[in-house]
Amino acid sequence: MGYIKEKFKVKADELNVEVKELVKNYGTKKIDEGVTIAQVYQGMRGITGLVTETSLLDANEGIRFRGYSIPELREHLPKAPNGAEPLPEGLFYLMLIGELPTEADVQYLSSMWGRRSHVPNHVFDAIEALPITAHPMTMFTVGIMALQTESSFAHAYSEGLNKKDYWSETYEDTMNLIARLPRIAAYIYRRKYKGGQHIQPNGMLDWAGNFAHMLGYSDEGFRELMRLYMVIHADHEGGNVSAHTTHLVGSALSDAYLSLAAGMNGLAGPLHGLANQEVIKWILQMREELGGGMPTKEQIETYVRKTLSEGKVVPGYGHAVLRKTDPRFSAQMEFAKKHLPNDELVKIVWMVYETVPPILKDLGKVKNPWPNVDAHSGALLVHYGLVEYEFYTVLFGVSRALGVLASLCWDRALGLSLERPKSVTTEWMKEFVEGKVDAIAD
Ligand code: CMX
Repeated sequence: MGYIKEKFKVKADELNVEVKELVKNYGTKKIDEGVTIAQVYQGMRGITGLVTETSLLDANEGIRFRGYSIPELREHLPKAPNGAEPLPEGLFYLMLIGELPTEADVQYLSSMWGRRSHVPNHVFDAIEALPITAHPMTMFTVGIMALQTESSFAHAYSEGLNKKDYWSETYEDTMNLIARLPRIAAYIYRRKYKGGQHIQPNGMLDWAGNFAHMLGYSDEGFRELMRLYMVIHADHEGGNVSAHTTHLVGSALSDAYLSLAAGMNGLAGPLHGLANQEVIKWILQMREELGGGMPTKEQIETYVRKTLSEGKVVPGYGHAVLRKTDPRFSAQMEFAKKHLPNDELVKIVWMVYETVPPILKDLGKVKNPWPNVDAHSGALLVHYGLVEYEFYTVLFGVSRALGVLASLCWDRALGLSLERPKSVTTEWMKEFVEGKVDAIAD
């Protein structure tokens, strides 16, 4: 057993004891005053019904990973040699172990993931079986599903696995998956957009640097962007669609491959991760309709109103939980101010940031008129030459795997139960409001 695995086991044993005590002593205590009918019909907003150890979201402040905000992560996590952005290896360690990593911990993960990164040929064959026109996210989930043949958990379970060891096999699957996802993602990119000219991994680079390399980008600025990108997209507590789906499917003891593929299918929705491609598509279309160049604020305003009048959402704006500008947006804005302050598309993103919130506020129904993580990322990627925006959600997915798989390790370590909330029919709701049936909780 490697030392990170041993350390995780110690942490898991400790927390298991604490959780058992908590449930024994306070299990019947009401966590809130109950659940409203509106919450049931409107996506369960605000209902606390999940435990996720890796991160916690505050509506006004944004995400904290094990207590650390994004600016704090950028300050405290180890960096690549001569780099200024945090290494995703460090964030993964923090999410899994709950402590800031040392340089040695990060190097341990980098080299472990490098050693485990071999992807069997049948995975590439499965991707090749799809038409070249298939969406990169479809190729990505097919790739993950094809890789499921390698699941340590599934294999061990079929041989008869003691439930005390679920976490251990999930840890192995997690490490193998994270090691291999950049290779699969880069394969998809090079297959779809670069004539199938694939690039072999460079074992001297860190995980995100190597990913940038395999995509075909050698610019150090792009590598730094990938490090930051992989950190800020990794986790957003447990209730978002990709995290919740991974957790839900995992609760049936589906292995990490099956669970992650399910989560990635959720990420592929336009209200979630696909919004990053929609943002840049929307901006490029606006620019085209206006005949190219820099739009004026008034032109952007007209375009936003047109989007709304066509019954569409403004992509990259709004959030189910956040009520302020997403700190993940701000981190990208800072990166842009430092590395590419004169980029035209970036400047448009900033003008859109000035224009959209007042318009959304005026609608009166949008709870959060501010930008989310997806509002900025495309402009940064385009700057470095990654213009194929249909691929953007795959980048999000590789990063999101870090958070949801660290959480899956915790799910199995804590022996969390099969998820099975109660549902009712609208017929039941009608009888309830007429006083014919009692509230479920009563
Ligand atoms: N543009 C136009 N209308 C918007 C809007 C936006 N950006 N954001 C919210 N609204 C609308 C909703 O569609 C809803 O309208 P109806 O009552 O007519 O259905 C109303 O405002 C209330 O919605 P809300 O409570 O403020 O927001 P939700 O929690 O229901 O939805 C989200 C959140 C993200 C799906 C929504 O803000 C949205 O569609 N944004 C655009 C897509 C996007 O950027 N998604 C990425 C989110 C981050 C991520 O997961 O990656």
